[in-house]
Amino acid sequence: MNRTRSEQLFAEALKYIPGGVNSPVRAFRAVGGQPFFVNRASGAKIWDVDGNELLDYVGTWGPAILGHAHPKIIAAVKAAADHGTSFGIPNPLEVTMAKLICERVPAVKKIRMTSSGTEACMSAIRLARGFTRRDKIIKFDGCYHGHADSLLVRAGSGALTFGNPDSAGVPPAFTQHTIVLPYNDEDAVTACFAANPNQIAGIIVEPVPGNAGLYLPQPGYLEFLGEITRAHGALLIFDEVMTGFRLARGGAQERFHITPDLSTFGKVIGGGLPVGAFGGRAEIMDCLAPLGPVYQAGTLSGNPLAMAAGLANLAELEASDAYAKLEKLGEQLAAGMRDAAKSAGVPVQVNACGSMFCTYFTSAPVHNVADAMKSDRERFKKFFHGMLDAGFYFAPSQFEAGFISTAHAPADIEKTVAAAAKILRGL
Ligand code: KE4
Repeated sequence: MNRTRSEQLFAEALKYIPGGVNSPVRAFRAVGGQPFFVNRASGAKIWDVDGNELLDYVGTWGPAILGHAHPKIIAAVKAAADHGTSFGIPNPLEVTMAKLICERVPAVKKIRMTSSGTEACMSAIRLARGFTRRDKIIKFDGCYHGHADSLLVRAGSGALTFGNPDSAGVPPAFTQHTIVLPYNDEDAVTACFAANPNQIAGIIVEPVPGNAGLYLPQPGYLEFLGEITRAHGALLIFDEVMTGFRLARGGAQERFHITPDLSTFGKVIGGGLPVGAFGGRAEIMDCLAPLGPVYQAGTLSGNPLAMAAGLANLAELEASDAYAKLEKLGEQLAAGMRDAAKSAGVPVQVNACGSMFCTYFTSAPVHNVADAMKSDRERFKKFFHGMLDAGFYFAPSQFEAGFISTAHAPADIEKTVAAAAKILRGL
């Protein structure tokens, strides 16, 4: 596949942008080779700057749930842009968006917009600490909630481990109140609350972790997290930046029938424009400035273009049979990949939930990040590049989720599975 222009652009980018990218995962460091550059996308397809057409299973990491450049989103953004791009003054679309989310997600009685998922998660944690007047936060290894200092931690040895910074530039003092536990392990959470009485402000969790590939909550696990936080006066924060409005009309909390105290959102609610949001119980949200003592702010929070794009995305999801279609496409891809791997005799675990999926190259089931780490990354690399050369763009890391959109057709899935079968046979 000719990628001359991408190579020229990457060489140029390296002169001015660290690693040549504005977000590390785009750099292909986990799969080798160089990233390609895209300047056009439509529906389920992207075209790189050399004109190569690819079927896209990343969907800009989630926002493109209707596919790229959906006519209704483009029209909404153009119409909004004609009236200005930012006011720094309340605009009507912010009210429409807030009302819509509160109507769609019963656990959210009030909501605050931000410009990224990182901001949303960082703010939700500050709010949980301010509301409970407690400092400690539990997160789970393998779960990613953006790059705020206190969240860039992973478990050290042992279960009741205080996090050690996972990035240079984060002083240990900034992560000393972050406890990292294994996901899907109820005993670890029970022991942690016992060891830290009245000190834990809350648990933040991806209800379906999609940042170490994809794995699912064990039956009863999310219910357990709700029960134990309530029992100890802590808050349950669902990070639905990736799952929100994707895994169901009301997100993972609707799919799994859980009522978290706070929820964070992003991606889909911005329709591809910069957005994040956090919301939940009114008495908690009312602790936020200007009403309460927890400060949080953002120049572009509730930006009219992002609101217009997000509202168009959410309206179209509501108006169409999107969720039924996404479920069927997700099932078709997962079943096809499993059959292809079995026929090729390659040990693969295909984890899927609705339109999110991950293909791990391992024979053992994957229920947490420790299981995911057993995946054969060399095989994944070969699979990734084989699929890319065949015209299918999967997430450029074993530890990322894939995303299907309503713009994907059953025939696209069939072609994808056929290509995968051929490549798997050669692994
Ligand atoms: P952003 O700050 O990237 O908008 O959102 C952070 C975030 C928070 N919570 C969850 C569950 C997320 O998945 C994310 C961001 N997801 C990654 C994909 N693994 C974004 C891709 C990137 O970092 O370039």
